[in-house]
Amino acid sequence: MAQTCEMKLLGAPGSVFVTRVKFALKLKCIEYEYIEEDLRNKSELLRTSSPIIQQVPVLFHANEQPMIESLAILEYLDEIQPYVHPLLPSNPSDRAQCRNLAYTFDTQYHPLTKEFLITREGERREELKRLIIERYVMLEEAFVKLSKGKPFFGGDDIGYLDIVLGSFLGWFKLNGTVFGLNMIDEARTPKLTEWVRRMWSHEVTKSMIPSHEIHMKFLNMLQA
Ligand SMILES: N[C@@H](CCC(=O)N[C@@H](CS)C(=O)NCC(=O)O)C(=O)O
Repeated sequence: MAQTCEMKLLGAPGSVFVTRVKFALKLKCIEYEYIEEDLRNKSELLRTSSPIIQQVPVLFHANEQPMIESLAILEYLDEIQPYVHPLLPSNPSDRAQCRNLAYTFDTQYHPLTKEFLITREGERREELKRLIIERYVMLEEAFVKLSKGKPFFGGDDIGYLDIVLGSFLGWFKLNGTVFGLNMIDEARTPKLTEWVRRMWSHEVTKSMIPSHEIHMKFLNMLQA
């Protein structure tokens, strides 16, 4: 059942971290107001609610302190709305594995891809391409272990890790079509390839992933 919450999300178009939060809010049927931030001209609201890092997403919930960091926000949403589409597994060890992979992805995968997108130095790009492809092969192994033969990281339906990684679906596509970087590929990562297909065909994903144009605009901003 849909629940009306006093919730506001400060975000920017094309941000994977904002997409994660939108994804979770949608799955959990939580209503919210979306406030768009201009990252090239940061608002007073962003500067005061996230004074140190000044990044989106920021989640405001009633009289609570503003919340930052997409992974922490996902956990918060899971805790305040535990019975609607639970995201993290109930088993503590499985939960720890999920948190570990999410953290590893954000710190060991995402920075490489981001560097690949902005660096113009040919040799470094080739090296990054090789490293990224290697890491996605490891991600394939992680998927096999964590999904335990089920269609999603989260089991039979989209869970926490599906959101964390699925927020990059648009970028996976763009990296392949624009830069020839196919980190997920039928031959090297067959299970992840199937996962990507399943994710795209999920009704919520279609409305969540920003368009190619929005990603391109974001990329231009990043490169500038
Ligand atoms: N670790 C943060 C990363 C957030 C992040 O990098 N946000 C970017 C947009 S994708 C941002 O606000 N960048 C503006 C800046 O760094 O000045 C999270 O998971 O929420």
